[in-house]
Amino acid sequence: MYNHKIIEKKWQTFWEENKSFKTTENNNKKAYILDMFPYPSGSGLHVGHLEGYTATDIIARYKRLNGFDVLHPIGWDAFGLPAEQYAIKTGNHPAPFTIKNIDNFRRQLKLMGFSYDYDKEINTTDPKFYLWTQWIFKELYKEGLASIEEIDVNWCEGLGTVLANEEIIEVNGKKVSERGNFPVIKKPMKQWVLKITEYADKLLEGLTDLDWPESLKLLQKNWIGKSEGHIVKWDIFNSNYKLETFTTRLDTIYGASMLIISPEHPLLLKITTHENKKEILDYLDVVKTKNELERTQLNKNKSGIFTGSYVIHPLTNKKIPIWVSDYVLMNYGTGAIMSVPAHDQRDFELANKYNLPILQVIEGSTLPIVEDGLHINSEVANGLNIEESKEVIYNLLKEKNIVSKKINYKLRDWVFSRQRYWGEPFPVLFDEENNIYLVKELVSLPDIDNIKPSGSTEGPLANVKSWTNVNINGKKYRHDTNVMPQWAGSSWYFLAYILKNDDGSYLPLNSEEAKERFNNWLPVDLYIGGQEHAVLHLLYARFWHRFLFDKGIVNTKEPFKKLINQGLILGPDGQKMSKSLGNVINPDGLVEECGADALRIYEMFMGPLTESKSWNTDSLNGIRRWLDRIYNTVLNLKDNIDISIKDEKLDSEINQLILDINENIEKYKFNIAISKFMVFTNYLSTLNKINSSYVIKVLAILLSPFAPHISEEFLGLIKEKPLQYQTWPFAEIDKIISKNPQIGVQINGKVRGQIEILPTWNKDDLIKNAIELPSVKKWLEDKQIIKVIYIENKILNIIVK
Ligand code: ANZ
Repeated sequence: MYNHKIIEKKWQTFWEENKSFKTTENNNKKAYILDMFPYPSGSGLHVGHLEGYTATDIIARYKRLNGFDVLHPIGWDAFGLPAEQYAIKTGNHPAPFTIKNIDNFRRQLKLMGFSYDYDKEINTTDPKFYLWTQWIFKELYKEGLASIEEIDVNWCEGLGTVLANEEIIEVNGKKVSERGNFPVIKKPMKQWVLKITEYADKLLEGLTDLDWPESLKLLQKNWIGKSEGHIVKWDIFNSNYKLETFTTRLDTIYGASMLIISPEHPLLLKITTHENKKEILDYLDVVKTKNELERTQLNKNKSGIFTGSYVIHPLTNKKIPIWVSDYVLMNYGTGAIMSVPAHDQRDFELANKYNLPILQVIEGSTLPIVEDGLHINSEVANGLNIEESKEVIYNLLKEKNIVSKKINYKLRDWVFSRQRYWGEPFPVLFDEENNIYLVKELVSLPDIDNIKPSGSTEGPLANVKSWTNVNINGKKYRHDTNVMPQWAGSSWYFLAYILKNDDGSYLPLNSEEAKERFNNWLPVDLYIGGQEHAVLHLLYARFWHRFLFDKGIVNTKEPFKKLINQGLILGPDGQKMSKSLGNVINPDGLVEECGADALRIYEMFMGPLTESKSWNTDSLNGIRRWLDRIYNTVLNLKDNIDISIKDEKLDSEINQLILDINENIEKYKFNIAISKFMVFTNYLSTLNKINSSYVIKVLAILLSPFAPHISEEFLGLIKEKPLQYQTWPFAEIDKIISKNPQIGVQINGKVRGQIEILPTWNKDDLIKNAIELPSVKKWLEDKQIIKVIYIENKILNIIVK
């Protein structure tokens, strides 16, 4: 058994003293290998973090050995709610507590032997860092992409803050905060808003060329939710009001049997006739208690009320009733629709419930018909399909000047204010008339001890009057008492690593030197993290990056070229690890017991990187025993080197191993790579002698991305230099003894034997030898061969009667 405690400590110290993972800029090829940086929580790293971090470490080490300049950094997404809540609860400032957690995380990462360049470490709460977060915000403001708006926000009383849509989940149909499950309601408030919607098209287009999982791209695409349709303006009968509807199915206009407006529509009460008023007001009271999900997907029993008013159909001149129904949302399209029950499921349900007319305009038998087909009952559009009908109807309505093309997005602007203390302050001042002034310098958080909620809809900073109120030349100004959301720092942190200098300073983001470094390092070549960030971090970061590209700051449109979502590591019980289930595995104890190398290999051997898999400590112990066996084999063979022997099989196996490991690392199939090592080391352990230490050296280098400590040790044992002076081995293909293909021999489709095809054989030789195989021969006795089917190098099927 090798002593992992001594060996691992020894090499970790060596790497640290020799700055073995320092980012280099010497070569003409680079690899920027990035992990999603962690929030440094009080409970430290968990085994799920280690999965992605081991995977990136394998690639980073592999690339270094292959002569790449590698940037492989780590940092801390250290603003955020847990630290703030802890501070409020204990009266302690979040900063020292955060530093303590970071120290613990760093200690754990070092224990794992990850090859980060710690000189590149960043921390979003460091004023040197958030100076630039504030700078980007100011640039967005200058371009009109940040503004203060009175908007309906998601107000969470339990957390005392506003939340973004992405921070809210549905539990039993109710909206609650993702953190803490506190109820969330809609409330109008003045908030900073970032106009990500202006980037909707760019964000959509940018997806095309990314090497990301298709499922993830689809999530982003649906989240952006682009739909192309038309706005039609309808005259309200006996009134000067006009009602605009948004439709993606202009072709079905002859089938419109009602118009439906949203309960929040400003025209609703204006067009509601006296006799319908009471009923509609009651309806509005009921609607207020429902959330969006209850009004849409969960709405199985559609409800609606006639307003008493009508519009005139522009093409048929018929009177069409206007209804109100809660499945029409105010914040999408125009907040009003034309209802076509024959061709829309929701409209169909409503019409059925109230016995409203259903006018079919596309051929077919079972309503509603939502597929394409030939139009009927549609005058000019009869006989046409959807696209053609849209075109002719559009032209007709265009003549009347009542139609326009309209692109809609599901994406909403990004509510960017949080009523918290522990976040980036806004770099602005308001005067007494609420005019906004950008502050040139850093606006840092005031150092206060007793962080407590303000008791109003403002954040804790409202308590710190000495900070909020500013007097400049006798004029009074106020700071914003809101801070930025945690997503701010993570929207550009991958650029900050590039800017970080050895002395802890940052190159100015907008400097020429910065541009040069970006040219060298962007885009990120590999980004690994969890799928939970599909529409949050990954969309925000793409938005800021694209904005910085448009400003000429960065040289690539997209930040992350290749992205992999690691699968979830489940508890031993197959459930998601969580404190409440008591199934969380703590890596510290495992490293202590089995060593980091065993843990790294086990994490990769559990299964394919992208799949979920359950923890099993027995298998980890098995991996440890395997490493012990390799160690013993190496110890034994290094003293049994005999240059006089020639071992062509070993030469062949080691060169084949190089090929296999290359291929599987390149394809991120780390579990397969490990199984190749297992087969090889099993074979190696059967040998008593080898003819040179080259085999040990190659094995050590190949294994080093997976198990770096023991690999360094192997190199040391054969007096080779440490890994940082080594290069990845080349496979000598001509030394690989090609293995003859083996195929199955079938009689009437049933496999009866196996045969190795010698290179000198032709088809007849093969058949002749196959029928002589004892296991085959006995099936041929008294039988007549009527046909032989041979699929080259795959199967031989002999048909007999
Ligand atoms: C008539 C029609 C006929 C429609 C038909 C569909 C099928 P996406 O693709 O999601 O953009 N709609 C428009 N605004 C709405 C709102 N504020 N609340 C609820 N529904 C709304 O969907 C666009 C379609 O959703 C629109 O096209 C409209 O119904 C409805 F056979 O208009 B359609």
